[in-house]
Amino acid sequence: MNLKRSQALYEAASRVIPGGVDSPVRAFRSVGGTPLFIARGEGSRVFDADGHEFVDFVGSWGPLIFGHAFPPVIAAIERAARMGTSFGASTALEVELAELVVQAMPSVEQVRFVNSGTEACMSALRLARAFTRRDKVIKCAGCYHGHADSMLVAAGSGALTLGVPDSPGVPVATAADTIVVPYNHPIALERAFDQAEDIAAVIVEPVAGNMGVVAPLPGFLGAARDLSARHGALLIFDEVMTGFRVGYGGAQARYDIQPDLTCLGKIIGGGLPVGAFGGRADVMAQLAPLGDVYQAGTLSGNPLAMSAGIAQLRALKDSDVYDRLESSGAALESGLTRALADAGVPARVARVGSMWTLFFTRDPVVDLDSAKSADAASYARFFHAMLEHGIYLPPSQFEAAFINLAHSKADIEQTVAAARESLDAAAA
Ligand code: KE4
Repeated sequence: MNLKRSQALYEAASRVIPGGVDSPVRAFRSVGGTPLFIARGEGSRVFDADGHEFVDFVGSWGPLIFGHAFPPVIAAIERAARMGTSFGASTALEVELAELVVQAMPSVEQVRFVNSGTEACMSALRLARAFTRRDKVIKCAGCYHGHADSMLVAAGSGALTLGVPDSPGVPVATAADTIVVPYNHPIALERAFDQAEDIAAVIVEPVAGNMGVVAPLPGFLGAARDLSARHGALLIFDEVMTGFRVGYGGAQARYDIQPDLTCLGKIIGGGLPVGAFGGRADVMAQLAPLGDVYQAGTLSGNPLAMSAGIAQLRALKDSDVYDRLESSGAALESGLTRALADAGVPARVARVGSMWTLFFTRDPVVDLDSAKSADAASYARFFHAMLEHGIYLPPSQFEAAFINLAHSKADIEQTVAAARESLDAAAA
């Protein structure tokens, strides 16, 4: 495939932006080759700088549940922009979006907007520490909650459950307050609580999307709920990816678990920079200016992002969109599964609603260790073969792919047909 323009842009970008990208996954390091520079998106498609057209399953990593340039979102942004882009003061728009979020998720009695999922998770953790007057937090290996220091932590070795920095620049002392347990392992979670008294919170992706898609095993989320309550810790659901994705009420409605705090992002901003955290009113009341927990943001509640989020949530509310996403997801999953069986390729589709991953492993993927057993080299070959067939998948085995409402039946059929052509390349 001729990627001359993307290559030239990548070279130019690399001179002025570290690694040529503003977020590492975009550099295609995990799959190799020249990262695509995208010129525009329309519905289920993206068009790269060299004019190639792709059926897009990255979807900006989740925000674009209606596909690219969804007319109601574009109109809302245009309308808001004509009245000014930001005021550093409150507007009616943030009230409207907050009311939509609070109505959609009963556990969210109050919500505050920020500008990214990282900010949402970072703020929720500070709030939980302040509310419980404790310092330690528990996260799961393989879950990603943004790049705040306390979340860039790997599991400690052996019996030591205290975390170790997962990135240079994260202080050892900070990492020591984060305990890392395997996802989907309630016993490990219970042991962590038994070993450390001062747990402020457990933060978890109720459906993991950042090691590839990994569904919660029956009982796991319930155990996190019960253990947190029993030990006086807060349960934080990081629904940045799952919020309004796996259902209008998010994963907390799908699995009927009430967290104390919820983090949101992506879909509630319609593709503009956004994040939010919310939950119990007694906990949220600790936030300045009501309480003493400081958190702030120049562009928090920005009218453009609020308008885009309102347009998407209004279009999602009270409609059959989640049935449509489920049937597209089921069709894609069964088509790919049949193609894998026919090709005799040891791989499997993991899916929850419209978020999915094709893992190159025969074994069920339930946590980071089993996710890592997938053959990333096979995935990389498959990725490039699919690109040649006009299908743009996430450029990493360990990411979620997203079906959106602009994906047509023909798109799904084209994707399955492309997979049939691409699987031998994967197996090579
Ligand atoms: P942001 O700071 O990127 O807006 O959100 C961080 C975040 C928090 N929680 C969850 C569950 C998330 O999935 C994310 C961000 N997701 C990744 C996709 N794996 C963003 C893509 C990227 O880092 O470029």
